[in-house]
Amino acid sequence: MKNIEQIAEAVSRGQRITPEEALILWDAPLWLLGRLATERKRAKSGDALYYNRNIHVEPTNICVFNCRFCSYRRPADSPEAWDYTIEQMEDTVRAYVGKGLTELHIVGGVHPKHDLWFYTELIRRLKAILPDAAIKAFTAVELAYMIEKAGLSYREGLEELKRAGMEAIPGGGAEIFDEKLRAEICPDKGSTAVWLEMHRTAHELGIPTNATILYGHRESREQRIDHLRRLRELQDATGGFNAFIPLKYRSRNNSMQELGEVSVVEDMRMLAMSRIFLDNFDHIKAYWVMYGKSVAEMALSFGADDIDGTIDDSTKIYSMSGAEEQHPRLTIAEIERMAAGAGLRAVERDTVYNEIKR
Ligand code: V47
Ligand code: SF4
Repeated sequence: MKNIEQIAEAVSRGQRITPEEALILWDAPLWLLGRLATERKRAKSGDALYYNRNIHVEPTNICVFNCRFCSYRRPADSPEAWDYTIEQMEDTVRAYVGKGLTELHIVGGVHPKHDLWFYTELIRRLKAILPDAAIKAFTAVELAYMIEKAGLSYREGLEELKRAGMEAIPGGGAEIFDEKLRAEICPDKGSTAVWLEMHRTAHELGIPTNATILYGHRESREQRIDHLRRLRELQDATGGFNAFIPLKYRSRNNSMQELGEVSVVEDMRMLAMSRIFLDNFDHIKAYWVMYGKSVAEMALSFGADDIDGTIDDSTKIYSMSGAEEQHPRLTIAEIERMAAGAGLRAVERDTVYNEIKR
């Protein structure tokens, strides 16, 4: 079995590491992980720090599931529940005409009544208002529910959504792939097999997707590495993933809050190990809304090459779970400052990472 130095040397040479080696490397000094992850990041994307001009549309926080880590879901009769009509979402999006948005990220609760046809209609109508913005929509869990409700196969359902204008799929709903732990923290939600199958099918149809992990709750390092291994295998088979996004469990206002949160040092280890292990993913995203701006800045020295987008106070998932940014909004000047601080160059991108020059 190799030791930390030998594994680090293999990583520096650009070699792939095994899950067993990842477990050993996880304990390396933080400076070494930062160096190795930065080498890998530079080999993938040079000095670029990617961002986009985006907003989130969150149709509802009513949900048929009840994940234990969720701070966002509300029962339908709660005064804090929302369930927007398509007209209301059109009004929200209309306010952004002429503002240069390149992406609408649409994700919400799994509403018991909204079916595939509600969402294809929503996509068509939002796309008509902002034809230049790509629609990146629905976690695999939402997709499985709406497609099954329509009595279609995943392939048929995804084809309908693609025809309506869905161009990419975000990475949410992956949580933790370990079946036993998943059953404990989100018992009734779509399974690991469903998540992987939905993304595989999307890739076969030419729809790019992202991937996530929810970490920092009750999972072990072995379970994190096993999650990364399953993603690396799927990426080897399809090549359809754009970015991997480690999502830190935020503990406020949910039924696992007694767990608290992991340290920022552990966040940096998670990012660096993701960058090192997922050698076939082009991008690692430090989602600044979830980390807060300062931690996202630090992430740029631990392998992240993307911080997501300008957001403009359009998402509630993380403010409701205790993240620092209660009204998340990032300006281009702030992004440029963050990039410069890490010796990087801020690069505006579209949803599939083409550089946008204005
Ligand atoms: O799947 C829910 C997570 C995800 C909590 O693909 C929580 O570009 C932490 O996937 N603490 C949705 N996380 C968000 C998501 C996402 C976000 C930004 C960009 C992209 C992308 C994807 O949020 C859920 C779940 O894993 N989540 N509650 C919580 N308390
Ligand atoms: Fe529903 Fe998503 Fe919250 Fe789970 S995380 S309860 S699927 S809104």
